[in-house]
Amino acid sequence: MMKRVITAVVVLMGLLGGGLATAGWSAELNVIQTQKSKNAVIAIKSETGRWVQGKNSFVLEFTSPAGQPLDVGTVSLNTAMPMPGMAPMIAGATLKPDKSPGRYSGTINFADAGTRQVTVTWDGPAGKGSARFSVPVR
Ligand SMILES: [Cu+2]
Repeated sequence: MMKRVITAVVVLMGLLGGGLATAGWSAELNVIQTQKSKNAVIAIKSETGRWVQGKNSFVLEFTSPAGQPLDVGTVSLNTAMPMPGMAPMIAGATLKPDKSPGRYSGTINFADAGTRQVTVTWDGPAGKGSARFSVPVR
Protein backbone atom coordinates (compact mmCIF):
# COMPACT_ATOMS: atom_id res chain seq x y z
CA MET A 1 0.00 0.00 0.00
CA MET A 2 2.72 2.48 1.01
CA LYS A 3 4.66 1.68 -2.12
CA ARG A 4 1.66 2.60 -4.25
CA VAL A 5 1.33 6.00 -2.57
CA ILE A 6 4.99 6.77 -3.20
CA THR A 7 4.64 5.82 -6.85
CA ALA A 8 1.65 8.16 -7.19
CA VAL A 9 3.63 11.06 -5.69
CA VAL A 10 6.54 10.49 -8.06
CA VAL A 11 4.19 10.43 -11.06
CA LEU A 12 2.51 13.64 -9.88
CA MET A 13 5.86 15.39 -9.49
CA GLY A 14 6.76 14.32 -13.01
CA LEU A 15 3.53 15.86 -14.31
CA LEU A 16 4.16 19.10 -12.42
CA GLY A 17 7.67 19.29 -13.84
CA GLY A 18 6.27 18.92 -17.34
CA GLY A 19 3.72 21.64 -16.66
CA LEU A 20 6.38 24.06 -15.49
CA ALA A 21 8.45 23.40 -18.59
CA THR A 22 5.40 24.25 -20.71
CA ALA A 23 4.79 27.51 -18.85
CA GLY A 24 8.37 28.60 -19.50
CA TRP A 25 8.19 27.64 -23.19
CA SER A 26 11.41 25.69 -22.84
CA ALA A 27 9.79 23.03 -25.01
CA GLU A 28 10.30 23.17 -28.75
CA LEU A 29 7.88 25.50 -30.55
CA ASN A 30 6.32 24.95 -33.96
CA VAL A 31 5.20 27.69 -36.30
CA ILE A 32 1.45 28.23 -36.64
CA GLN A 33 1.81 31.14 -39.05
CA THR A 34 4.33 33.73 -40.20
CA GLN A 35 3.50 37.01 -41.87
CA LYS A 36 5.80 39.65 -43.36
CA SER A 37 4.85 43.28 -43.22
CA LYS A 38 6.89 46.25 -44.44
CA ASN A 39 9.14 46.48 -41.36
CA ALA A 40 8.41 43.37 -39.33
CA VAL A 41 8.14 39.63 -39.56
CA ILE A 42 5.43 38.26 -37.28
CA ALA A 43 5.42 34.66 -36.13
CA ILE A 44 2.80 32.80 -34.12
CA LYS A 45 4.18 29.64 -32.54
CA SER A 46 3.09 26.94 -30.12
CA GLU A 47 4.08 23.48 -29.05
CA THR A 48 1.45 21.88 -31.27
CA GLY A 49 1.89 24.28 -34.21
CA ARG A 50 -1.85 24.77 -34.55
CA TRP A 51 -4.82 26.61 -33.11
CA VAL A 52 -7.77 24.50 -32.07
CA GLN A 53 -11.27 25.09 -30.74
CA GLY A 54 -11.10 26.04 -27.03
CA LYS A 55 -8.24 27.60 -25.14
CA ASN A 56 -4.85 28.01 -26.84
CA SER A 57 -1.48 29.10 -25.48
CA PHE A 58 0.98 30.52 -27.98
CA VAL A 59 3.97 32.79 -28.52
CA LEU A 60 3.86 35.90 -30.70
CA GLU A 61 7.27 36.97 -32.00
CA PHE A 62 8.40 40.05 -33.93
CA THR A 63 11.67 40.19 -35.83
CA SER A 64 13.15 42.62 -38.34
CA PRO A 65 13.32 41.50 -41.98
CA ALA A 66 17.01 40.70 -41.21
CA GLY A 67 15.95 38.37 -38.39
CA GLN A 68 16.82 40.55 -35.37
CA PRO A 69 14.41 40.79 -32.41
CA LEU A 70 12.13 43.81 -32.84
CA ASP A 71 10.96 45.80 -29.81
CA VAL A 72 7.40 46.63 -30.84
CA GLY A 73 6.09 47.75 -27.44
CA THR A 74 2.33 47.59 -27.08
CA VAL A 75 0.80 44.76 -29.10
CA SER A 76 -2.70 43.48 -29.73
CA LEU A 77 -4.00 40.42 -31.55
CA ASN A 78 -7.65 40.19 -32.51
CA THR A 79 -9.50 37.62 -34.58
CA ALA A 80 -12.78 37.56 -36.45
CA MET A 81 -14.63 34.81 -38.26
CA PRO A 82 -17.23 35.97 -40.78
CA MET A 83 -20.37 33.86 -40.38
CA PRO A 84 -23.10 33.87 -43.04
CA GLY A 85 -26.27 35.60 -41.85
CA MET A 86 -24.88 36.69 -38.50
CA ALA A 87 -22.37 39.01 -36.87
CA PRO A 88 -18.75 37.88 -37.15
CA MET A 89 -17.46 35.87 -34.19
CA ILE A 90 -14.67 37.80 -32.54
CA ALA A 91 -11.96 36.77 -30.08
CA GLY A 92 -9.00 38.71 -28.75
CA ALA A 93 -5.79 37.35 -27.28
CA THR A 94 -4.40 38.12 -23.85
CA LEU A 95 -0.73 38.99 -24.40
CA LYS A 96 2.09 39.32 -21.87
CA PRO A 97 5.59 40.54 -22.77
CA ASP A 98 8.22 37.82 -22.46
CA LYS A 99 11.75 38.40 -21.17
CA SER A 100 13.08 38.80 -24.72
CA PRO A 101 12.20 41.95 -26.70
CA GLY A 102 9.57 41.45 -29.38
CA ARG A 103 8.31 38.26 -27.78
CA TYR A 104 4.93 37.84 -26.08
CA SER A 105 3.17 34.88 -24.54
CA GLY A 106 -0.51 34.74 -25.32
CA THR A 107 -3.73 32.89 -24.74
CA ILE A 108 -6.85 32.91 -26.88
CA ASN A 109 -10.15 31.08 -26.72
CA PHE A 110 -12.05 30.01 -29.85
CA ALA A 111 -15.72 29.05 -29.60
CA ASP A 112 -15.56 26.89 -32.73
CA ALA A 113 -13.33 25.74 -35.57
CA GLY A 114 -12.92 27.67 -38.84
CA THR A 115 -10.60 30.16 -40.49
CA ARG A 116 -9.94 33.36 -38.54
CA GLN A 117 -9.02 36.76 -39.92
CA VAL A 118 -6.21 37.80 -37.60
CA THR A 119 -5.25 41.44 -37.04
CA VAL A 120 -2.02 42.20 -35.19
CA THR A 121 -1.16 45.79 -34.27
CA TRP A 122 1.92 47.19 -32.56
CA ASP A 123 3.21 50.54 -31.33
CA GLY A 124 6.63 50.91 -29.76
CA PRO A 125 10.32 51.77 -30.19
CA ALA A 126 10.47 49.90 -33.50
CA GLY A 127 7.55 51.95 -34.86
CA LYS A 128 3.88 51.47 -35.41
CA GLY A 129 2.20 48.98 -37.69
CA SER A 130 -0.42 46.36 -38.31
CA ALA A 131 -0.80 43.17 -40.28
CA ARG A 132 -3.78 41.11 -41.34
CA PHE A 133 -3.76 37.44 -42.30
CA SER A 134 -5.80 34.29 -41.87
CA VAL A 135 -5.14 31.33 -39.59
CA PRO A 136 -7.14 28.10 -39.50
CA VAL A 137 -8.65 26.90 -36.22
CA ARG A 138 -9.13 23.13 -36.31
CU1 LIG B 1 -17.67 30.70 -36.00
